[in-house]
Amino acid sequence: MVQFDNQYRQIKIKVVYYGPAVGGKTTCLQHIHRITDPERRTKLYSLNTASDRTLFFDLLSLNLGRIRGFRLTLQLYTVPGQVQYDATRRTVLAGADGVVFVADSQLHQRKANAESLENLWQNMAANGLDRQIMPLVLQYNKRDLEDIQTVEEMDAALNTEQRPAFETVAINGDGVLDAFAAIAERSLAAVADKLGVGTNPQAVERLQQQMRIAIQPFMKQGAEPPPADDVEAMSPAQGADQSEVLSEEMLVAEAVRANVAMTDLNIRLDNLSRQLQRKVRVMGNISDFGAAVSNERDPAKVLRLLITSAIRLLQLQGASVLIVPGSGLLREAVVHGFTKDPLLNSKDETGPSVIARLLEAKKPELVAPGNENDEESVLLSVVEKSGFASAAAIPLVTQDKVVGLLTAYGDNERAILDEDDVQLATVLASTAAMGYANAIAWKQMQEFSKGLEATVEERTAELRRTLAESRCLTTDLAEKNSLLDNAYRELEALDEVKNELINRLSLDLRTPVTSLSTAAKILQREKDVRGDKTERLVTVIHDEAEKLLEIIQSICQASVLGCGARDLKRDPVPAQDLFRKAIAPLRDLAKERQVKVHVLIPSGLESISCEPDSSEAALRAVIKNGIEFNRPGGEVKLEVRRVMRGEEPWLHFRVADTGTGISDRDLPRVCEPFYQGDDSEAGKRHGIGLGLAIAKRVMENHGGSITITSNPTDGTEIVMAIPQTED
Ligand SMILES: Nc1nc2c(ncn2[C@@H]2O[C@H](COP(=O)(O)OP(=O)(O)OP(=O)(O)O)[C@@H](O)[C@H]2O)c(=O)[nH]1
Ligand SMILES: [Mg+2]
Repeated sequence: MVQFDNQYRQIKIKVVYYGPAVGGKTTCLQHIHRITDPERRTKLYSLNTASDRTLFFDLLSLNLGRIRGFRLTLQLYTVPGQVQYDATRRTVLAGADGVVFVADSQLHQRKANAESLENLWQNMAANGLDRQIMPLVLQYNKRDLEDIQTVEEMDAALNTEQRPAFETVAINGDGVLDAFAAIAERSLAAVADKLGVGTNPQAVERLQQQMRIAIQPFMKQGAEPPPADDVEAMSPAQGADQSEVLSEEMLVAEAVRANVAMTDLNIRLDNLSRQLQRKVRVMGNISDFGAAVSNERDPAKVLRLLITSAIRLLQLQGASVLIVPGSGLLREAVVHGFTKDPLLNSKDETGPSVIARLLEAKKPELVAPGNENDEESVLLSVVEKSGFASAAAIPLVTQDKVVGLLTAYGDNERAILDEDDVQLATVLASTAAMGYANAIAWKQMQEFSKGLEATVEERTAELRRTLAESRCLTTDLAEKNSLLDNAYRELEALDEVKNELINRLSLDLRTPVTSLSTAAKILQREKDVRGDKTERLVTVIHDEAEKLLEIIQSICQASVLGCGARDLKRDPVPAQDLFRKAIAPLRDLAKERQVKVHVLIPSGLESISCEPDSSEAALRAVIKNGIEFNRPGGEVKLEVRRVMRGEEPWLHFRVADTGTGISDRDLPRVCEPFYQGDDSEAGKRHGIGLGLAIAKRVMENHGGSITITSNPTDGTEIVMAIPQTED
């Protein structure tokens, strides 16, 4: 009878392999055990005699997954076939949910088969089991041997109720699994009845599908034989109290019960240790996953880690992570096992509404065969269309906010998802949700700091520009200030020149004007002046007028001192013209002083780049000095030379005289305006002392210079130099 174990939430279905001694019952269980998925079954427990005959029973327990939150376990027992162990058989048969009768096909076993079947009916009755409704299938075993009965003969002898019968060869497994599948399905249907879902054909079908899924791995052929320690050989219970007055039958029954209980405990222990091992493995994986997720800075990688871990730990066939971006709609971030998640793939309105409900609920949802909430599940219709056997949807929740959804799909081959899987997936999902939110926050922080850096850089560049501009302005201002200073100094100097000029003029003009005035008065008063006196007076008038003219010319030249380099306008001036104009007004003076003027111009010098008027005045002033401070019969030589200063062509105007020279004391000051020196012919002044000052200023305005060397024997040499490139 199906057993509910509420403490361990387990339902056990008991199937008993019954039949005559050495018929092959144990061999059948060994075959099933050998080819079963080790993950889904326990060891095969056998209690044998020395000759390998079953003494008590064999027991193999198979895990069929979960139904209504209970773990469904199928327990396969064999009874000992030997006649003397009838009490054991009766005890083992108690509570059976299904029976496989293993008959020996050999002719000489006919009687033993019939007796064993009869014994079965009796023991069922003794255990209160209804023969009419008990699921039962027959195996006609040892079909590989000679001298066997025909199927018809065996049917006639053993199967009058026309139960399903299978020809089997237990030693190589032929037909064993067919018989097993048949009894498993029938037992399960009976259990479904007892669970109260028997009237719901859909639920029964789902239970049977679950059963088929569970036994599918058993159909695998050619599996390796189990390791030696996987088959537990147990000794019969020891130490029974011989002094108690118990019948042999009671003793055996007690021993069997004790062994059944022990075996049951062993099985439970085995299951628990396996679950524990799995949980330890899973915990290890979860902790690795947590460490990986918390170290990850890329949100997309966190989601990929979630998917790969879920697939590995839950052995999924399909999975995806759907994320909730700002819009509130879900979109796929990572998929595995399909191109589009069945939830999003749904063409009708089911998909979106399912998603909305799942997100709103903020709790996991599971659809799996046998799940008691199947009928109400929002996922049900999606799973039915997708072709997967089970599905789970787990919202990714962090700080009470849903950031996405993990969907997990299992197929019949491997993974039927159960509550344990959902629990595990929930741990993964919440760890990932936290990691995902952290990674996004980190990314946003990085972008923010990048933006900040860019703004700081921009502002710094702006500041630098402003600073550079203000530096330029300061430099500009300083330059302008110094220009202003220079201009001011020049103005002051000019002012001095002007004052000096006025002083000189008031002195210099007084004498000729007084002489002119006196001569004119005499001529006016003394009308009959003698001819020679008239002549003297006219000479006085002429000489003084000449002096006046000279003074006026000096005043005109003095204007050059007020001109700066900025006012200079260079032009190409024909060389011959320049010298001719400079010298022409000096011819009379040279003649008067008996001084010869020579001009030497190098061949090919066509024109000179200079400002013509001021250059002419400068040349004239220097040549005039050479004439005026010369000896009678002396000469003045003007020589022009081209000179290269580096890459730059210059012109040197060299004016050499044979005059009295300039004293060492006067030499440094002769270019100062109005400086006339301490001449040996004291009192004898030549002009107003502006000539060399003007020449120097003109050269400087051209970017050039003036150099004076002198000694009393050789006379004076003045070199004026100007560059010839355009400024
Ligand atoms: N040739 C042949 N031998 C078989 C077959 N099935 C079982 N045997 C052999 O028959 C012998 C008895 O098999 P068991 O499985 O121990 O029989 P049992 O029904 O468990 O016997 P008890 O435990 O004594 O009731 C063993 O030597 C098996 O190898 C079969 O189909 N063909
Ligand atoms: Mg046996």
